[in-house]
Amino acid sequence: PPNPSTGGKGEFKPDYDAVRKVVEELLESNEDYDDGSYGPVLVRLAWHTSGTYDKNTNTGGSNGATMRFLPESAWGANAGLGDARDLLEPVKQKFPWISYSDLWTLAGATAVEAMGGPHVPWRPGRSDYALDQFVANPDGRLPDGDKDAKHVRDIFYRMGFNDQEIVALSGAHTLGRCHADRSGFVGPWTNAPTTFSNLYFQELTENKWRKKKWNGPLQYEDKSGQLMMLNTDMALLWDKKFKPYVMQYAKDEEAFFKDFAAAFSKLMELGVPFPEGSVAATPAPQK
Ligand code: DDH
Repeated sequence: PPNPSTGGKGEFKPDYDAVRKVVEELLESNEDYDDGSYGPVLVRLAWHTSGTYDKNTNTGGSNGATMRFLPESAWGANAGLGDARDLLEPVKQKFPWISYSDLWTLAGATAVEAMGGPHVPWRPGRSDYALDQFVANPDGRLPDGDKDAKHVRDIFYRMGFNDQEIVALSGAHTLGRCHADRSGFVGPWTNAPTTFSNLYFQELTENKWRKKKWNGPLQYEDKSGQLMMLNTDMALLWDKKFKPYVMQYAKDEEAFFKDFAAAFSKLMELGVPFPEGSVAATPAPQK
């Protein structure tokens, strides 16, 4: 088959903008799903397929699309992401030349931009492992919401991120919500969960947060009881090295967009063996 990263030898030239278009059309194709958009869960798929990376062993990451297989597909942290993978299956059938690993990450980048966020630099080059081609990642590489700043640093330093990048990436929680039947936590972080903005940082810094009194896992709620924060979200505000970035992004959406685009792009490239000479930034697609 033609190599999707080079376009192959003959006429075949993979049209990634065509893939983006089909993904965009899917985002609001089911008004009954959550808040009317699959965007947030597609961003989460791109994050969880990439966030298994370990820089010390150079294992994990988006290359391979190993979440197609057990045990990774059944990790507690990945509950609900089967919906996102199923949603993209017809896209894979329509464009069989794209790898799952390229498709899942491209869908995440596309969703961020389509929901009003920055253009996220993305390039192709990931390939899918066959089941007997890799050693399964150990569970526990993705973060737990009820833990503290040390846990957050342990997880993200292992991938190679610094404090500023950690805070920028965490701003993705401006999107989507927690589902009782997936993570056990409940509710959205903002009142505009299908719009990419810096609202998460504004809520974190300007709203008042208290422990939710219930039988579920530790989480925080605002006065209305409608909005939520995880302990790991609160930890960004409580930690004196994280906090300056939280304050900055709450005030300066442009800085957040710029830093998020760079960090999210980096996240999706961790551990991917791109061919030499391949460049990170693809131009924004023509509108
Ligand atoms: Fe997250 N996230 N996330 N998250 N995340 C959840 C939902 C979403 C943590 C825990 C949870 C990132 C970082 C962290 C998104 C993107 C990103 C849920 C709820 C939990 C729990 C799942 C459910 O019940 O459906 C923790 C802990 C961390 C951490 O950093 C310590 C990052 C870095 C991103 C990213 O994209 C860069 C998105 C989007 C959602 C909403 C999903 C949805 O279906 O809606």
